[in-house]
Amino acid sequence: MLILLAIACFSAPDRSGYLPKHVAVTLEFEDGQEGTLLADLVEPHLPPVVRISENAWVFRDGIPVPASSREPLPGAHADGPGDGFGVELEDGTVLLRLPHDTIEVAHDVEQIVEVAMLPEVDTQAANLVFKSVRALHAAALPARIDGDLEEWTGRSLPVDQPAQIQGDTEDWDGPRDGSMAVATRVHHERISVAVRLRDDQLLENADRLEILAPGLPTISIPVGPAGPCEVPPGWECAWVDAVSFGTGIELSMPDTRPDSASQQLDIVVRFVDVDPNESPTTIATAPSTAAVALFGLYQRPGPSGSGANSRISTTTSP
Ligand SMILES: [Ca+2]
Ligand SMILES: [Ca+2]
Ligand SMILES: [Ca+2]
Repeated sequence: MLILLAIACFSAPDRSGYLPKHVAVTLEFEDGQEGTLLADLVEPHLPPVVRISENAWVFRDGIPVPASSREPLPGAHADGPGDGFGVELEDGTVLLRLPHDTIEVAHDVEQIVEVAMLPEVDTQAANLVFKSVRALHAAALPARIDGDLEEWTGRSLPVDQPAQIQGDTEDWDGPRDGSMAVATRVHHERISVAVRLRDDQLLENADRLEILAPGLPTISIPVGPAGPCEVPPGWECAWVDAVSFGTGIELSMPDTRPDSASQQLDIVVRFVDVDPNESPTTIATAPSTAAVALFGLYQRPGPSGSGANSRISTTTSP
């Protein structure tokens, strides 16, 4: 056993030195659209952070610019400088090959148009263009839509990073200004969603929560102190009152997905934060339901910090 272990160690050397710091992969999807995927591999021992852009972008000195005048590079199936890294297309799925792991990063892809390995990326500029896409993974558990979050004991998805701001990030001052944690459950053909909202200035009939689901119009629910919870027929909704972090909501809706056995939900939860004298800021689990369908199977652990392990039912945390 010891010998085997020793062999394993020697045959799997740390090849992280071969990894590029950032990789931009421009893809053409089966529907003809293009998009660019940006993978940050800055911390080789952690799973990469993968974000996407609408349309194709290239980088000039680390700054993304629209790829309108781009000339496609030949041979887009790139291998890294060593044998520990590569980008591959297999049956419409793009695989990111890392020294110790292979990760699916995109689906329904017709071809890889370009792969660029980048020594540096301007984080602020990249945040404006490349957005985090997170699929909501549903626990197979019931929920009571009663305004009490006590049953939501599983992990929630933190939505509190600049790459989750849709559009202009200028007026966003951080998680206290506008952020959320989202958890989902699927049980007896109902989808339940619990959201903890943080907002420094909750404005009645201005701040709003939006739910986007495939085949449905966007559901917009005004966020207010114990205001009415108006949802479409067949939905249920309850506000959580008397909490210290902002507000919370429980929702449930019919599970109309054709493949409802799937634990992935292509729905998007968005919080539109309206504050006095500022432009509205939208923070979302993903840019669109289409983006979730194309990229959502890729899951990384939450952003660093306690948020990754936040539990939605912690109603008393500051
Ligand atoms: Ca409940
Ligand atoms: Ca705010
Ligand atoms: Ca607000």
